[in-house]
Amino acid sequence: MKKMTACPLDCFDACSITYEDEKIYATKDGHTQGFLCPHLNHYSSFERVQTPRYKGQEISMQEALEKLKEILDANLKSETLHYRGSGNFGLMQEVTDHFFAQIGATLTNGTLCDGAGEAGIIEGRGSNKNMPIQEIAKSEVVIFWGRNPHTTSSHLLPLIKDKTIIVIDPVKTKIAKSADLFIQIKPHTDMYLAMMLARFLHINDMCDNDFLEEYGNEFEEYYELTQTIRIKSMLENMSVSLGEVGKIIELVKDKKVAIVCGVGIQKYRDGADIMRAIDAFGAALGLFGKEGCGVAYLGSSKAGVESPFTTKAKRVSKVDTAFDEFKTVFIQGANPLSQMPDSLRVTNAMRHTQNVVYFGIYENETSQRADLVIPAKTFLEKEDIRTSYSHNAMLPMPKQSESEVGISEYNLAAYLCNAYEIPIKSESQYIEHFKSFSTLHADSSFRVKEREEIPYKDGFDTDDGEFFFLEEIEIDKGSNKIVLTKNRNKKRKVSKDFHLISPKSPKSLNSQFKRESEVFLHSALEFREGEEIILSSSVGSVTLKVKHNDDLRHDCILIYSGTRGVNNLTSALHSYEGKSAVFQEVKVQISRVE
Ligand SMILES: Nc1nc2c(c(=O)[nH]1)N[C@H]1C(S)=C(S)[C@@H](COP(=O)(O)OP(=O)(O)OC[C@H]3O[C@@H](n4cnc5c(=O)[nH]c(N)nc54)[C@H](O)[C@@H]3O)O[C@H]1N2
Ligand SMILES: Nc1nc2c(c(=O)[nH]1)N[C@H]1C(S)=C(S)[C@@H](COP(=O)(O)OP(=O)(O)OC[C@H]3O[C@@H](n4cnc5c(=O)[nH]c(N)nc54)[C@H](O)[C@@H]3O)O[C@H]1N2
Ligand code: SF4
Ligand SMILES: [Mo]
Repeated sequence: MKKMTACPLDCFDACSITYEDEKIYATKDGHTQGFLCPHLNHYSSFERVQTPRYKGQEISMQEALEKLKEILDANLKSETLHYRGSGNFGLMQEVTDHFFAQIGATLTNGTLCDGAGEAGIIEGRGSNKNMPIQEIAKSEVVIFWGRNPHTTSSHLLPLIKDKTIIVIDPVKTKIAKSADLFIQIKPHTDMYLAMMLARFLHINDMCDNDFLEEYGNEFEEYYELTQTIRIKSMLENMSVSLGEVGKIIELVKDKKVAIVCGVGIQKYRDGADIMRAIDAFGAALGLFGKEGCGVAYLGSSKAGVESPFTTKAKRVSKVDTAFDEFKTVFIQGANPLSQMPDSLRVTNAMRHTQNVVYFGIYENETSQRADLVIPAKTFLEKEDIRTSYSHNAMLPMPKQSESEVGISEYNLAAYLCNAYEIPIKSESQYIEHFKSFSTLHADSSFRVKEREEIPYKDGFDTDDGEFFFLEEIEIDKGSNKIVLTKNRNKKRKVSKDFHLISPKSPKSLNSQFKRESEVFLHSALEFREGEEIILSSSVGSVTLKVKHNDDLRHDCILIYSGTRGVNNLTSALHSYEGKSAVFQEVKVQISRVE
């Protein structure tokens, strides 16, 4: 019999699926439209951890749970860290926070993902209420700004087929190739482009003045700030022509516009300001509170849903976690040894942690380091429910099949709660609690009650209901020269600083599934395909094989998220606002041994 559930992965689309005869199918209705993606199409072919193990020895699940309790008993609870990643977006993942918070363990805050951009949105609008994909479908012009929809939001594509498409990205992505306008911008210069666009709107009297009068009174001051940018030199710095800026303005004129942003724009320390400048362009066009208009980003998947779990706890950042300050680290749904920035630092810190516990589905760098490995059940083998960060549906995920392998988050938390006499409700009570935040929609899907399809209809959530524009910026002019030199060690060094682009791969979901293993660069840089090169930054280095990609700028190298060693290069600094990782803040040098 066909049963409905949903894909559990960290992905904009949060597809609904059916399960029949041990096979996963896409549902035909809603945005899923009958297709999934490689991750779910091949879900059963990825090998998983079958058996728990302690110090390399296989043990039973009962022994693993007892071992976990023994480890927790042996140390002060304040010396225990619960580090949870985004391997599964089911709301029941948080049930373990409930246990760890209650015993007085430390939890995490900060993010490896979207925090800088979110901080910028909140500063401007007072909240982060997202434009759902169903509204993007009603627009006439879509600007993909640092978002790669063929890879990360493929279910948006059928909804935007006949629209005017503008793409702003340093990489000529698939959508860029068919776009009406593609701007191959220099990385980390988007804030200036956004400011210039607002300035030209004003000059051409194309601002939505009624909107600004009501909700953006400070726009004149912001316009003055945009005038501090010297147009000619900044165009050169961004590698954007005046004609291209003019073309954007022409294409958006009097149209319903959706600016669809991704995390690409904000993997920098000033990511919040960049997002805020893009939002300001949206405000100048009056895109908020209107059908088919808006600025889409990653909303909070938990918006409009209250947690039933106790989560009040001491917290440390996920970006530069001092694992060595804890005796026990319990890692769930995450692969920090690959996905956190500054991998060498993480490896060294975790070397000094007495007990590393890994609770996950797949083998990876972190499971290899762990003392105790506990396999988790897949989403098909446990009860759950999920929400999305890009649409408003709430999708029940009832158990589809039985399996001998692994344990669910609920059962693990229940075991520990019982052992420590901590109250915990039944699994179905928690699922019902989550469901109570949804309501049946006309199209027979459940949607989160409190989320608006068109947010900011009655103004912004700032103190005075108005958009709060950026008030100051720092101008980074940057410099780039390409020189090929031969140094004395016969190390041929391309003495140039390359921008690191570290985006998402179509084959993997961060470090899950089929992971990439190469560095991509433009063939004009004269490295041979297949040759190994050493990439170094001020943080560390990694050796990878070259693959050509002429969709890249000459001043960029691309290493996908999930590639082993990519985060040797990246810095564990935080964004100025939003406590976020900044994976693209570093510059990379290339060398090779002849
Ligand atoms: N297949 C697949 N899907 C995924 C994921 C995955 O790993 N694989 N990961 C999921 C997760 S965790 C997230 S957060 C989302 C993220 O989804 P996206 O936001 O789409 O993710 P990215 O690929 O990191 O970045 C998007 C684009 O930003 C561009 N970019 C990089 N630097 C700049 C810049 O300075 N300026 C501009 N304008 N663009 C820039 C990149 O070239 C890339 O095309 O995807 C989710 N979906
Ligand atoms: N260089 C670079 N680094 C990046 C990024 C980048 O773009 N470039 N992106 C960053 C971003 S946006 C993100 S969100 C992070 C993601 O980083 P992580 O949160 O570490 O995510 P994954 O790499 O997907 O690893 C998730 C692990 O969760 C486990 N898992 C999956 N399902 C379940 C389950 O149901 N239960 C349990 N217990 N475990 C499960 C799997 O074993 C998997 O290995 O990476 C960040 N790191
Ligand atoms: S597109 Fe995203 S939500 Fe849909 S099946 Fe693939 S990973 Fe899951
Ligand atoms: Mo992410």
